[in-house]
Amino acid sequence: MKPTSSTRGVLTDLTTPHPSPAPARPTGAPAEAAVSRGRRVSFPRLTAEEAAAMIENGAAIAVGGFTAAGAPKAVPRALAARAREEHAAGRPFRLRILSGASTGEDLDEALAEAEAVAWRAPYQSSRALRDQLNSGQADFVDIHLSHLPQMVSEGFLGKIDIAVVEATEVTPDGRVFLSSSVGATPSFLAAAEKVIVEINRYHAPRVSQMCDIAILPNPPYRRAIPLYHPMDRIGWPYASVDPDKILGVVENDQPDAVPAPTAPDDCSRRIAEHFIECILGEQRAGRIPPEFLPLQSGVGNIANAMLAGLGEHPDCPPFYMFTEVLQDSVVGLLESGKALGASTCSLTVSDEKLRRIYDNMDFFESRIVLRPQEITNNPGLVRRLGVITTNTALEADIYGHVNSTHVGGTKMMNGIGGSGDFTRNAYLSFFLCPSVAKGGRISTIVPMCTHVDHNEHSVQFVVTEQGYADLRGLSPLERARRMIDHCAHPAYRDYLHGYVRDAPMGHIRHDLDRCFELHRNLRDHGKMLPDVDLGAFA
Ligand code: 0RQ
Repeated sequence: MKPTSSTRGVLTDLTTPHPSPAPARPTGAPAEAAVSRGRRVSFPRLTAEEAAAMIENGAAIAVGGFTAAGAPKAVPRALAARAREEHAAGRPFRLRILSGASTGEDLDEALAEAEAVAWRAPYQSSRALRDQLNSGQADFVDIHLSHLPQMVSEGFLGKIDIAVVEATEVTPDGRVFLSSSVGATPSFLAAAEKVIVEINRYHAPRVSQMCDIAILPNPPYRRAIPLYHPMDRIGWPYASVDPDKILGVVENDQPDAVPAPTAPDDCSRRIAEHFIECILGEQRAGRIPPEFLPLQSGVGNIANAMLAGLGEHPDCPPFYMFTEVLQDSVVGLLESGKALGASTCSLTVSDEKLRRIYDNMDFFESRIVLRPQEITNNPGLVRRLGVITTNTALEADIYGHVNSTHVGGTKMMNGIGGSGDFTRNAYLSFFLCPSVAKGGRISTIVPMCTHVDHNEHSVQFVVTEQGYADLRGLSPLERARRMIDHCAHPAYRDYLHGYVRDAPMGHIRHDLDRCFELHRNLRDHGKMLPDVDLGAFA
């Protein structure tokens, strides 16, 4: 369905748009002109250091962006430098930090290295920060990304002292035109007591033409979201903020610096082939309609290989994406017409691909919609649109439970991110991963997951380079057999079959003395099966 004035009109009842009418979309005017356009209010120009000096030890800050895309860069770097100076002078300096999702190197990595993170939510993917979360040095709260904006506006996570957001333009009456992502920024701007805006000239001002921003009111005032097609537009091209809250504007021109994906390895390619075989089989069987259904994909090597493979497959019809991150591979799919359009929260693409989008805005503007994460990941919309979801697992157990977050049940990797928002509500839910990790020392198919993010009721398919297991309609014992025969590496199959055979009878067969034997072996012997021949995995 195409957006109509009536669907847009309905949403004005549901959102808290800026009180004055929507302005014409920016036409490419440079950020400086936009900022200095202010006659009634002119925001103080600050250096990053001046901005960082306004943030006190112990403050709760919310940073805009979603992944490295559109995350602030200059102020977090200056904050990291400030933290080092304070620590050198013997003074404490640690912050509570909220974001939309993961961030760029300038943020989590730099602040963690400066030991400036006391508390962090809802997601991260930084090596330095991960170590601190796992050593108890910093606290972390792992949250479904669709839940975050509502939790912020309900006050569940405490007050936000300062929001630091990246934009291409902020108007004197408080319209904030965001850059390469939307994330939770509109909610942070609404909730924070004070705001610092980084105006980033690297981004094309026209990027906000892709934005479709609506904030959902809290219950009991929430209504149905009038979005019936991935490309429907229901909101506004800008976020709103009370201009009196703006402490100042920091100018910057740093790119997002999202790393370019590496070429898919053989294992990722085989996983992608099995996924494509499965999904085209579903379509041939009439369980996916001829016009196909929207796809969500996670990030990383496997997701890229899967999307590239779909794009090249002659039998796969053109499709839409309803996803939270748009990766490099989707740019080519849009250009070739294989992807008809994408609804996303962020342009998590390399600088080269971002330039390609910015240099061809006439083409991309109608093919990409950037939305808040409350809407891209909205469980009701995922269910309504019939989204086919593909995410990556650390381990899956033989009954179909999936661990996406905790290595060995204890060490946080990144967080659940949006994987739960999509999986639980999918039309078809897929988890993809190699059958072994660390050169075969670890089987990713195990008797019992050491931590469960997605349970047997939500997980429909597991795909490894060995094949795919369709778990729909199967009893626990049937699921176990299918997972072992179709997904586990052959070197681990006998062990897994033996585990099921010898476990005491029950609806789900488990031997409570042995269900973590593989994990204990890994801890004690450095591999899950002490006598497994690692040469077989070379
Ligand atoms: O180790 O980094 O030392 O090489 O874990 O594994 O295979 O490279 O996979 O990078 O795609 O990450 C689940 C973490 C997978 C990710 C997870 C080791 C392995 C390697 C990474 P090294 P891979 P990926 C969209 C949706 C949750 C959030 C989500 C994730 C490292 O996909 O964070 O889905 N998902 N969001 O060797 C011990 C095992 C292991 C293991 C792999 N069983 N035990 N180590 N590894 N399996 C994005 C957003 O929400 C924003």
